[in-house]
This record gives sequence, C-alpha cells and structure tokens, in this order.
Amino acid sequence: MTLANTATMADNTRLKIAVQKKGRLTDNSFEMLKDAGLKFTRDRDHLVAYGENLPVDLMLVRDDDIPELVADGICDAGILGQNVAEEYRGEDENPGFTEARVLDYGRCRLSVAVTQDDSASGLADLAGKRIATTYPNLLARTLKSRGVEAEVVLLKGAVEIAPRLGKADAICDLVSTGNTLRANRLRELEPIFESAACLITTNREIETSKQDLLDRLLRRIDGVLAVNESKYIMLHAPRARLAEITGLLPGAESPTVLPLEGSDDKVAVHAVCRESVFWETLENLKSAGASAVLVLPVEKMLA
Ligand code: PRT
Ligand code: ZN
Repeated sequence: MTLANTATMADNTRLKIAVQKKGRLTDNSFEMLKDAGLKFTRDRDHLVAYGENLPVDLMLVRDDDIPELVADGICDAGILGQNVAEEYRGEDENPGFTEARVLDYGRCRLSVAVTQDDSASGLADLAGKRIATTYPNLLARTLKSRGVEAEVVLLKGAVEIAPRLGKADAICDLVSTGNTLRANRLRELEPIFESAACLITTNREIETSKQDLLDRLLRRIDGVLAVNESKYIMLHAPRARLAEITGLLPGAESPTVLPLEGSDDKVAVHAVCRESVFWETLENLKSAGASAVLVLPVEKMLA
C-alpha cells in the first residue's frame, strides 16, 4: 500500500464496505456499485478498492469473513450471499448486523439431496441418517424446526462426493442449475433456504456523516434495483380499448395518455413498467389492439 492509501484506510470518516475478493459475487457487486455512481481504483495488492468520487472504500475479502467484519464494525457494510449471512447468524437473534437490502444477483438455494436410488420423499425420511454440509447451522436450524433428528456431518468442501465416499447418506449444499447434483448422481429432495446476494450493515453506531453517506448509497441502490427491473413502454392504443390495454402493462403506475395528431380514435400510451416485460405481454397487447409497441431500457431512477 502507498502511504497515501494507508492513510485513507485509517481514515475513519470513510465508509468501508466488505466485498468478496474473487468469486461468484465479485463482478456483480462491483457492477452494482458502479451503477450506483461509485468509481474505484484497485490497490496494487488488491486488498482494497479506493473510492475516487465519494469517501467509500471496498475491503476485498473472502465471503466467509464478511459477517464478522461487519458485526465487529471493522467494515460498516458488506455484500455477501444471504446463505453466508444466515449461516453466521445461526440461532442468534442479533448477529451484529442487519440485512439492509436483498440484491438481484447471486440467486441459489440450499437444498438437501439424496442419491438417485434413495427412496426418501422428504426431509422427514432422513431421520437417523447422516447429512453432509458446509452449512451446519442452517441445516440444524431446519432439522430442528421440522422435528427431524438426523446427524449433521460438517465438511469443508466437496460435499457432493460425500455419499460416494460413504461419509454421509445425504448432502445439503447450494444448487443453482442442478448440474452438479446430476453429475454426482444425486437427486434434489427439498430446498431449505432460498438465497440471493444481500447488503448487510453493522449494528454498531457509526458517525453521522458516514451514516448519511450509507443512507444515500442505499437510496441509489434502490434506484439501481428498480432500473434493472423496469422498462419504459410506448404504444398506440385504440381509445375504446384503453382500459384493457393499460391493465395489461405489468407493474405500471398511472400511464401517460397523449393525443395522436390526425387520429381521433387512437392515443399514445407511455408507461414505466416495474416488472419484467415478456414477449407474451407484447403479444397480449397486440391482441388487444395496441400497435407501434416500443420497449426501452430505463437508464436511471430516483424515487
Ligand atoms: O473464496 P470465497 O470463500 O470468497 O468464495 P466461495 O468459494 O466460498 O464462494 P463462491 O464464490 O463459490 O460463491 C459465493 C456466493 O455465490 C455463495 O455464497 C452463494 O451465495 C452464491 N452462489 C450462487 C453460489 C452458487 N450460486 C452456486 N451454484 N455459490 C456456490 N454455488 C456452487 C455450489 O456450492 C455447488 O458446488 O455451485 C455448485 C452448484 O451449482 P449448479 O449450477 O451445478 O447447481
Ligand atoms: Zn467462502
């Protein structure tokens, strides 16, 4: 680190956010913060990314370290999978941080899976069996709440090969496409936790200027999330079918209706749709008499 950078890190007025250094959440997290208007330079040793245009620095760490860094107040906030945050929480009502925002990437589920020839049809059938996982707290919490007495076998990794090695009868691991399970001749039995990336904030008191900055950043993140979901739709509609057509617009707030020059029976409709616009929506709009349908991306949004 350069002297100037060391001074910056020690500067307690700068907001510090822990982000996964290298992994599945890294690129999306940087992208999201960039969309929220932050610019960073990465330090040569890649442990810190320094905010150029706002006093916000990113500490680049392993995702497993993020809950503790935030709970201890070493970082004011952190971005990680809900699975990692909840595993750290375990049964603790106050783990020292708060989930401030759920983000729109890093989606996966923590699932219990059995071998393909296993006849189990639900978690209850695993009573008395051994389940291998790297998520002992989340698994134990679920087993307890469902009243299933099974043995939790803690592994550090390569959970999917545990049944083949005779170390367990079932596994509990993250699934996204299901390809890893299939490749290991396992069958998904039950998802026990749905996860996405999230932003957590420390429960320790932070000074007012940093809190203001954090609040501002959260508002911008809300804008980024809203933009990612939103589309701007423009179309022409027969005046007689206006109500039907505006009713088909997904998540639209009161659309703007404008007259069309030289046409008494048609109007132009402009609306921001806050939900995904699928081809089916466009086909339904067309069947209801809409024409000249245009769907545009939204660049920025501030509530
Ligand atoms: O080095 P570091 O400790 O920081 O990273 P890591 O290796 O612990 O985590 P990483 O980068 O693999 O994942 C970070 C986060 O991404 C996780 O905590 C989840 O919140 C999220 N995520 C989303 C996933 C997946 N999808 C995922 N599919 N994390 C892991 N997987 C793995 C899963 O463990 C299994 O091995 O992918 C495999 C299953 O994928 P499918 O597509 O074959 O089902
Ligand atoms: Zn990790």
